[in-house]
Amino acid sequence: STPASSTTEKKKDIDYQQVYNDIAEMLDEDSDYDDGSYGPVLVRLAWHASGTYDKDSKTGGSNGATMRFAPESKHAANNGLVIARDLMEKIHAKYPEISYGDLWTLAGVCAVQELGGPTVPWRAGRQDAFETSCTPDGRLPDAGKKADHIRDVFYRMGFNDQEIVALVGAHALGRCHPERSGFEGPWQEAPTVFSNEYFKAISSRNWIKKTLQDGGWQWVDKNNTDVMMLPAEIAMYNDKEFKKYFDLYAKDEEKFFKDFATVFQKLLELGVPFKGDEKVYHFKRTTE
Ligand code: CCH
Repeated sequence: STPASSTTEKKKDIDYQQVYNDIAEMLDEDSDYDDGSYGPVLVRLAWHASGTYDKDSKTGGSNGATMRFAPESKHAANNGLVIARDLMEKIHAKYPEISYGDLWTLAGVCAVQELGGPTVPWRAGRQDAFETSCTPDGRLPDAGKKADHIRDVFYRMGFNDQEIVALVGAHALGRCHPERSGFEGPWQEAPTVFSNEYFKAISSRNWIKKTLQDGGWQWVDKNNTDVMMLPAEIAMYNDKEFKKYFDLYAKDEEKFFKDFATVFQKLLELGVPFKGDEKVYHFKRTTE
């Protein structure tokens, strides 16, 4: 017998389109959860797993899926993401060969597409790591801070101003939860549809300050105080360099979709050690 044979054995082929379909089926299985979709919280999981990347030290990113472990799972920025991680355990039980990094990023792509967003090219290749690879706290953006802070955080990942604004357009989806972030409400009235409504809202509405229960504050729409903007977002909108891209995407949804697809793939692939010959998947929507 050759002891080497077991280690050189090819990993079982995973049908990633089937994984996509299984996640898609899960998205609206609980109509009482938030606005009726798990999509937004899955997009946030994919983003927080990836957005820890530091281009200089080449640490963090989606590769190791280190948010499975404390201390990263307990970082305040990741509050509430246990819901998304638990959902993904059900999928992982069916496909034990898939790495968590691949699974979480695929789920983010699935949620964007199923909720009406663009096709986001996706590749497999992430490898699970251990808790020793957990990133230090503070790598994700702080919603209470100003445009300079947002720039610092995203420049550290390797993004430019236009890419940052395109990425933040994901706030078309989902909402803030007081018990997770201290903020409250969706960014506009259709939080389960991927669209450029976020950009339309920020650029056209009358935003007024609202004091929150815990002593913090956020912006709310004067005409519908249920919808909100984070302090950091209005600060970004008031930054000349950022503003031109907010206004561009408010006017041109097609351009937003195209740019978002490119930059979301880039985000999900930060720090992933691809060999270069990976198959690029363009997943079919369940409605196609
Ligand atoms: Fe975000 N985001 N995000 N965000 N985010 C929150 C929720 C979502 C910031 C702050 C917050 C991105 C960038 C930023 C989503 C996707 C992306 C919340 C509320 C805060 C606060 C959390 C809660 O209470 O549940 C800040 C600050 C930035 C950048 O400066 C980027 C980039 C993406 C994806 C590409 C999504 C989706 C949600 C909704 C989650 C849900 O559960 O509904």
